Amino acid sequence: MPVTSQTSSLPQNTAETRQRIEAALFAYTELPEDCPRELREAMRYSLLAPGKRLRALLVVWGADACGGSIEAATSAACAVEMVHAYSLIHDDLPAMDNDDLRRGLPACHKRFGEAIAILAGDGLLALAFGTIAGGVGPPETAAACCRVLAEAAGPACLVGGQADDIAGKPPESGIQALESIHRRKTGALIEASLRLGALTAHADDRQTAALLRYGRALGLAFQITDDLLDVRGDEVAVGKRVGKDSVQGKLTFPGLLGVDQAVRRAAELTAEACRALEPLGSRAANLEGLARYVLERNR
Ligand code: GRG
Repeated sequence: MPVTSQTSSLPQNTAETRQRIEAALFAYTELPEDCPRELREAMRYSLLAPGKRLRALLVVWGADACGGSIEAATSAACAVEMVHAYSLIHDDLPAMDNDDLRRGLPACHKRFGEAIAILAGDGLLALAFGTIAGGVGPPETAAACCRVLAEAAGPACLVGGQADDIAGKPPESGIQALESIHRRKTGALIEASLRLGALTAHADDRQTAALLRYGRALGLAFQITDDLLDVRGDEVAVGKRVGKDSVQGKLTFPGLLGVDQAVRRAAELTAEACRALEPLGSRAANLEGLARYVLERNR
């Protein structure tokens, strides 16, 4: 399945699948009475804000590509979105990236204040694991899913990548180090999404390996295109995206490779991601469409 000149429009069933995910996310945030109203509002505000739901789509379409059901994968898909939303809330805080806007809306701490934003992130992280424990079956699969998500969110991946990133590491050591930060900060959750899809579908080793190869290439392509969108935001200096990283002098893929080579690298990685899906046959068509979308997206 090579990357061709086809348009990058998302698979036809994307809207329907996203709606299913949105409805489930809404239901999971019907929290018990003991949850303070403002905290619940802050959690919902960030979780239900208009995100692309890329990670959730990877879970459900990853499961589907291995012969599993989208229904059985939906709890795990919601859990990944909860972890993602938590990481974005915390990343936007003044002590981290200090962003005022997220998903086109005031960042959680701008709307609710820093203390509630921190707690909303904490609440979403905990809710993610409860969602898997209560929604994924059988229990051994739920435990395996919790472990995968904990590793991806933990100190060797998301949190560690963020720590290295805010420490400003490692301008001296170039592309490998930049890739290492993003494998942990962005790639780990993308890979975990595919692993969760495989687990909920009870995929075999060959199917799981194909999904992981796809996920590794896609994760890096996603980060490069994210950096490229920031560069374009800088160039046009309009719209919601502003090239904050380059403004702050942070290391980025276009900064290191130059824009043209970064564009080529993202295309190569997308092609690699699509090739990795070959063993899964036509059931992986949604994942292939998603890879094209990641390459050609504009937000
Ligand atoms: C604070 C523990 C902690 C981690 C933060 C994920 C992360 C680490 C920071 C986010 C900063 C950032 C913009 C990273 C670039 C890639 C990325 C994760 C972009 C946002 O993901 P999208 O584009 O967002 O999938 P939506 O809103 O569509 O879900």
